[in-house]
Amino acid sequence: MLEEVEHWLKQRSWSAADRPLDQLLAAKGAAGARGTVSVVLPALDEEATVGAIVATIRRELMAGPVPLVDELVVMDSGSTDRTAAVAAAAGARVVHRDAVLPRLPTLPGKGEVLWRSLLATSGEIVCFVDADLREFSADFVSGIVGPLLTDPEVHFVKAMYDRPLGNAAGQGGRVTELVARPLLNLHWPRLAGFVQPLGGEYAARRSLLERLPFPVGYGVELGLLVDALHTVGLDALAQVDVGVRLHRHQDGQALGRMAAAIYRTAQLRLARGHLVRPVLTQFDRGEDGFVARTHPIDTEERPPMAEIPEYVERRAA
Ligand SMILES: Nc1nc2c(ncn2[C@@H]2O[C@H](COP(=O)(O)OP(=O)(O)O)[C@@H](O)[C@H]2O)c(=O)[nH]1
Ligand SMILES: [Mg+2]
Repeated sequence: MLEEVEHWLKQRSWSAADRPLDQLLAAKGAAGARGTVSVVLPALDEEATVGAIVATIRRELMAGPVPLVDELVVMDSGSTDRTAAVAAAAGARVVHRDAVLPRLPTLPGKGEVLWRSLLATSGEIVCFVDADLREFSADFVSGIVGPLLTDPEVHFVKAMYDRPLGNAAGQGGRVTELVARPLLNLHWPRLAGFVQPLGGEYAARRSLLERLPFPVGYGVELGLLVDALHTVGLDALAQVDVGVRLHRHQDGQALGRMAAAIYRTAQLRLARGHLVRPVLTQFDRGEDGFVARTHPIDTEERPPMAEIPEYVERRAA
């Protein structure tokens, strides 16, 4: 692991218990408008789980003695079940994706509704929480919002947790282990310290989120993480341990589609540095000033000669 990452892990990797709620409330009070918090739950047909998550956040972090959260919005991604009714009954404001920015027809996907949620909320800190979590704890929200309230130099915080698959500990997060972690380690090794880079629970300052592009589908978590690194730097990113996360598991083919979207998101970001057809423009002084000439840059490489059969044959002779 990079030395820089080891240092980051010591400085920017916390546990929810590190910041008690009374400390967070005091920090929020001192921060004024900078400490306003919007929680957003993207939801597509989550009637079974969304109600309990909304109720927990309302009870623990809004209505009671710890009013850490100012606004709780469920972004309805076109649900055909009772998601909207259940969420509203539990105390969320429900915003249908088509109601935000109606001049732009909605595209399908989770990233699309996270993007639109920036227009439907007003907190200076925005906290995303998946709507399919079970046995949800309010620590998920207070844990990741905490560093944004107490540490002005932190701009983006991801939750980390155990992800059991059935009874098997640590087997959840298959797309993380097979696709996202290898991609990050190979291409953005400074992000290798994130335990759950694809997790759906993260909080960030609006001032950062509004400057980032949002992949419309499942690429959104990788895209935001990579772009946040390049926008605010590693020291402005953090992660907080919030315990255990349980959610609905998808079948292998659905995971394959998710993996492809994530790979594609990485590919687009790599292409910013690896132009598909790189050229070099040079200038010569002509009769009417400088004249530009553009040349393709040679990018092809030949494999090592030892891999060429003719060469191997000739050496053997
Ligand atoms: N698949 C999908 N999920 C969406 C969409 N909009 C919101 N979501 C929500 O995004 C969250 C994460 O989706 P999920 O399928 O659980 O992804 P996973 O946790 O990575 O397997 C859930 O709360 C979904 O309800 C959408 O258009 N498609
Ligand atoms: Mg899920």
